[in-house]
This record gives sequence, structure tokens and C-alpha cells, in this order.
Amino acid sequence: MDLTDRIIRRIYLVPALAFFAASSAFAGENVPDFKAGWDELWRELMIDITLIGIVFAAITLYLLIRYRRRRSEEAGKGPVLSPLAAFGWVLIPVFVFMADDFFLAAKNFELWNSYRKVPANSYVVEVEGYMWSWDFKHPDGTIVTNELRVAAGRPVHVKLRSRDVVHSFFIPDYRVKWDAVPGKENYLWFLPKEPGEHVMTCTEFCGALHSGMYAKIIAMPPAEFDKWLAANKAKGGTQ
Ligand SMILES: [Cu+2]
Repeated sequence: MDLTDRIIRRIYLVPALAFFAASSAFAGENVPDFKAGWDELWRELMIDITLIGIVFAAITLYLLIRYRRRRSEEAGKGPVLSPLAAFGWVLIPVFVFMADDFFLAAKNFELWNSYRKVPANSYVVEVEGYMWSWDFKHPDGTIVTNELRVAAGRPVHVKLRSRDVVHSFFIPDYRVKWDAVPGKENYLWFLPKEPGEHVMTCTEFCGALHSGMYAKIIAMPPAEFDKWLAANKAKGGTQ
């Protein structure tokens, strides 16, 4: 298989793989998996720009060496292109690059749409950021600072506010991030698939203790979470 074949096969393979990845991510449950979608898109982007970069660099290098000036008095005598040929030499490489660009942009918008569409059965948490902590308010009124406990397997709808300056709510493991802006309610959602602990951190420089403005996201087995919520309510609802 020569190089052209490989490149062509890859061009056909990319949408096919992406389609299967997307359909399998949506098949198991109705909730899309941001981590898989985001990582897939990132990998795709890295592979594609590397491949395109190598091809373009190799062609440039070849032309530089092939048509270099060998003697100081040598005058160039490059081939004269017809207007149509010149147009083609510009248009074809641009088309190759842009086709990949549009493909990635389309995948990106598809993922983006699912980021903005909160699943109907989500657990709603009101989150308020302030210098330099996070308050998490559960539907029963419980407020916990710098720690959010949720039930694994159920999507979490975060309603996001700021008490003072611009903060940003970021859970790296779940690939979600959104700004908390004073005077405005923003939102995001994520799915804690498995029980476990994750870091949630402020990712907008917001003053001297910005680096200490982080919290724990603790995804618990649903039965344990219900117990925790009930016990917490019995204690008076705040921690
Ligand atoms: Cu902050």
C-alpha cells in the first residue's frame, strides 16, 4: 500500500470511526459521555494537524531543495502555469485542509449541543462561587462548602452564580467548565458515571487566594447518597 492509498483510506476511515464512536456513546444510555467525546475530538485534531503538517512540510522542503539556486548568478526558470493550473494548486491544498477543518467543526458543534442540553432527570445543585470558596446548595436546602456529594449515574445540573467577581467552575475529569459571572445565572451539567472523587477548581484568576479555591466532587453509590442526604438533613442541613 503506497502513501497515497494510506492517506485516502485514512480520509474515509475518520468519519466512519467518528460515526461509530458517537453512536456507541449514545447507545448504552441516553446521556452523552463528554469525556469520551472530548477526548475523541482532541485525539482526532492532534492526528489530523500532525498528518497535514508533515505533508505540507515535506512538500515545502522538497520544493526548497529541488528548486534551490545552485550558483550565485543563476536566474530562475520555473514552469509557467496556466491560470487554471495556478488556481488548482491553490484550491486543492486549501480544500484538503478546510474539509478536515469543517469535519472537526461539525463534530465539535454536535458535542457542544449536548453540553448545552441538560437531561430532564438531572439532580439540580445551585452553586455559588465567592472569594475564595464554593457553596453547593442541594434541592432540600442543604448547603455544603467546598464539597459536592452526588449520586453516581445521575446527571447533575449545576446552576452557577458568583457573589463577587468572575470565577470559573472546572471539573477536569468530567471535561466541563463554565464561568460564574456576578449578576447572571449560568449553567452546565455533567454525568458522574462511577462512584469516586474528583477535583473541581476555580479556573479564572480571582485574587490572592485563587489557587486555594477548589472543592471536592464526591460521586457516591445512589443508596449511600440518599442516606447521606437524609442524615445531613437531620443534622440541620448545613455543614
Ligand atoms: Cu475564583
